[in-house]
Amino acid sequence: MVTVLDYGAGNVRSVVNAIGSLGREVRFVERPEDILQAERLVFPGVGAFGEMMRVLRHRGYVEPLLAYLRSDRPFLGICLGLQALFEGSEEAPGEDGLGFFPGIVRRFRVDLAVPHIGWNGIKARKPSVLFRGVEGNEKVYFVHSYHVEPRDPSVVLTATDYGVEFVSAVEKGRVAAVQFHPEKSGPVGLKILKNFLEGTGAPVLPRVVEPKTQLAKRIIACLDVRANDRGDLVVTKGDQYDVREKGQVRNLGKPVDLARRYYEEGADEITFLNITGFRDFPLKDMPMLEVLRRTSEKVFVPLTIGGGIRDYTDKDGTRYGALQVASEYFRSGADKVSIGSDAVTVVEEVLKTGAPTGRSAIEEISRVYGSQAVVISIDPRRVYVPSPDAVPHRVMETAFPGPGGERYCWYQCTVKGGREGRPVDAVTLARVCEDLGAGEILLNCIDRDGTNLGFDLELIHAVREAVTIPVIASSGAGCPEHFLEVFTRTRAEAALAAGIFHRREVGIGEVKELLRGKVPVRLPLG
Ligand code: 1PR
Repeated sequence: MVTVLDYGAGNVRSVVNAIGSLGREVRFVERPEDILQAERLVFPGVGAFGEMMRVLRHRGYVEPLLAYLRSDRPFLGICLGLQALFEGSEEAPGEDGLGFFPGIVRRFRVDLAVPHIGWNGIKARKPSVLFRGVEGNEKVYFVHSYHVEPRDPSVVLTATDYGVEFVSAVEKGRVAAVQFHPEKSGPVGLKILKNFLEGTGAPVLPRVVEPKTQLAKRIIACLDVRANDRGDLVVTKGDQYDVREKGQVRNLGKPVDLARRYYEEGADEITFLNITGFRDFPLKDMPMLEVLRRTSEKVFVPLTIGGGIRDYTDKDGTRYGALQVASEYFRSGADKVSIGSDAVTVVEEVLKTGAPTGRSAIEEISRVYGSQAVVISIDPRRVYVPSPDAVPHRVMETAFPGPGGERYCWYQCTVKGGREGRPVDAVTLARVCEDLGAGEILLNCIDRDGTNLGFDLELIHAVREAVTIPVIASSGAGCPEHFLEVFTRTRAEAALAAGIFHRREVGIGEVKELLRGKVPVRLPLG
């Protein structure tokens, strides 16, 4: 029996599912006594440090947790569950941590995108039971803006490089804690988790200890989901967002089955976009929640869900907040939510009034769940103009002139799945959303979507250079070389594709094989 401390934020379902997949039963901490009675305790934290400590204090968990840790019983902290063990965090000055390990938690000060999101390596610093069967050159999944800085070097279990070398796991006796997410790190993550659950055997050092680790460029499979004309939920795919062929919604497979296939093929992340979410209310018949629940039972890489994340008033006048919708998604197995149309509305408002309200979906969700949980999905369309000052938007010179020979263009944001253009450009939208608290940009391009012509490098370059958060390049991938092109000619952190994967024209393994040795990628090790 494994006890999981769920203090109510973020996605604990993945941890529970991962433990379940290893044949163990889980019970949750419901009262402070449950902590003291646990045989094996897992503390998966996501969200913000200050909020977490307030909840732990409010529920009376701090003293029992410290008593459990001091008695040297099996403990595994994950992400914020690692940071909680330290004395405090720059994220919440004045808020005490548990202080089990001397040291504090610092924000990344690096010339790279923050949060540090994605698959990076771990360099073992001492032997551990957790490393049994681990080669040492695998990559595991990280998502965080802060890292621990222990004062006692003997507790350091692993280190990772991201602009600086930071401590990515600690261990003292039977208390271990990791910054990465084993439950989201595919087969190697499950191995580490299994080692913790079994807790037996002699500590070992992995065979390989790399001199320096590298964050991999991520390959993401995207599933556009909607009900077809018969009412079945299907994965569909548009050509420049038109998903109908001969009047029928294209049907490329079942969401859960396809997600499973992509996980096995080595996708670094899976994104579901509920493409009619702008008109359906996601909490009404909840088909996407079920898709997430079932996917997260078998798929142990990060899951993002988008579509319909906004405030909503039903026909009886009951108001639902975007935060509530997002919370349901997180509870069902999502790691991140992606906001499309609502982000455009919010940015238009901010540009008009000059000040954020503090109550937008982006602000509320990132405050509660952390910025890493908020992705902004942008659906821009290229608009040609004759001169740089023809419109009051961010205009750029293009190497691909328009039909009338225009040498300039801007990228107009759209809402409702590309149906309506709005007076805001993609670069400005990305920048304002970053200021509001978004943690990542999913950058589509209607002109390229489904064309197999390659990513729109001009758009991706412009947006990536305008923000400090990671950018996922999307739309237009037609062959493995297009991925190499986007990673070598822009600073995009990830690239997403749909059509070529669904139609089996190109496999995820094939893409990674081409990238191997040229850009860092996660190869299917372990
Ligand atoms: O506006 O918050 O409800 O979110 C709706 C979401 O649904 C947005 O993220 C929007 O991008 C998406 N969406 C809406 N309509 C469509 C459509 O296709 N008719 N799909 C749509 C967007 C674009 C990509 C696609 C890539 C790669 N799909 O995600 O997967 O372009 O395709 P490719 O590799 O085949 O070229 P809200």
